[in-house]
Amino acid sequence: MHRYAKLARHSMKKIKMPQFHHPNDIRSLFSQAMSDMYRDEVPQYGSLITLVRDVNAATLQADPALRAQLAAAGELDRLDIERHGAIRLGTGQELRLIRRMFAVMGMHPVGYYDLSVAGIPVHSTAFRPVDEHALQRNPFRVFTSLLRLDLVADRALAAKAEGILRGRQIVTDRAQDLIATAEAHGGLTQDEAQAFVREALETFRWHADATVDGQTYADLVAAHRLIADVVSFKGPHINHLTPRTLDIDAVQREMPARGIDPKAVIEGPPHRKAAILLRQTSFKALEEQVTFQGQPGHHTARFGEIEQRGIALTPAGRTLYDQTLAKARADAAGGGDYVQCLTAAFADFPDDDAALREQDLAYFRYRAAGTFQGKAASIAALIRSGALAADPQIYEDFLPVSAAGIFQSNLGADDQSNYAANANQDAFEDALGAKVIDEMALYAEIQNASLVRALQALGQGHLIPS
Ligand code: OOG
Ligand code: NI
Repeated sequence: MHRYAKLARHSMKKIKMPQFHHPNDIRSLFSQAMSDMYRDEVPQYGSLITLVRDVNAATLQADPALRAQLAAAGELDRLDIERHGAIRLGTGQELRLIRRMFAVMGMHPVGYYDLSVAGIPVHSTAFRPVDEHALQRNPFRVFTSLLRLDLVADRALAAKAEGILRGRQIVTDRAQDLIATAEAHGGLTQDEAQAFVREALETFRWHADATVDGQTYADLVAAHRLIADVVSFKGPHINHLTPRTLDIDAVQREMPARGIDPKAVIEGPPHRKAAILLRQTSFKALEEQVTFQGQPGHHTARFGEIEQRGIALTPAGRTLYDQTLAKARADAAGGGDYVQCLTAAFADFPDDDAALREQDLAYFRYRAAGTFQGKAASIAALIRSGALAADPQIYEDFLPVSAAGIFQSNLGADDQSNYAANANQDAFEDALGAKVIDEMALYAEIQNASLVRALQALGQGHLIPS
């Protein structure tokens, strides 16, 4: 009887549990489909991918130690698939729907970025995988901005824009059905996942036929080029996809030779031995032919970007970074050469992994890399002995000052309207229908869990921090 019940339960489980396509696999399918679509739409993106592959291969060949370290840390496999994209949404309803769409792919809203400080009428989050395994499988993330019409001084124009946005549908009916299916069933089957990716792609496709007439477009541009980009089209076209390089200085140098015209400076920290956070550069948006209700015109929306990622900083490290960057920018604004000011300001920022770890400025991931006889006196001693390895945790997020620089370089420098700093995370989360996840908590969790695991594996449980 007992055995029978067990068997019955077992087979019932088998019948009732459909074979779900893992969210990590759906995300991989989706990021590959996006990459293929963008390469078709923006051929220069293909040139950029080739350049980044060449530079990464050369960097790894020239630095076997780096290759070994990346391989041991599980970072090598994801290097060539890694990329991020960006979209700009018009309404809170759109943001909520996009949150549900990304959730199907295991991407959740992490962090809140207020761009109003930089004169850009949006606030943003990054949809990304959150757990260690998912990040290693495929870290694809999308920087997602929500337009803030509340910051637009011309209230009549804001009302008109709101009316235009109310009339559009950015997610197909079929995609909406599949999102609801995933929510109700707890996942999608392989066939459903494939249909979902195909339908989801439609949301991010470029549409050359604007939904507004030329005069409305001109009025929107006059308010802010970004407002025109969001309001004038059928949907939130993907505006860039960004591959990850191991040597952004080399890519920046090489771009002109490959027919790509980069922005003047690399955003973020300067070149260092121990890479921190995120360095980014981009090339200018393309001028595209569009039609305004039948009338030919043009619009600049899409661009290319490259990023180099380094170690994630703790709150203390981040405060030091923000202060150091602010000093560099102030010095440059006072007439100094930007790169020189940046390098000088960062001279005091600890520049090796050991110092970053000992001063608790950065996040690591621990693993057992050998054995240790007896009881070690400290974690530092275990690391010194080689039994415990501390790999840098790669920064998976974005930087608001850098993002502002990227926005500005592709919107055109003449668009620097100034809004008062006006963060409103509550309004953003209301629209989102969820709280954004605190990125620092995610890094800390990975660090703590990996340390406990490694210490247990080494038989050094007495060193587990309480
Ligand atoms: C987003 C710009 C910010 C980044 O990598 O910081 C960004 C946009 O232009 O929509 O992509
Ligand atoms: Ni970007």
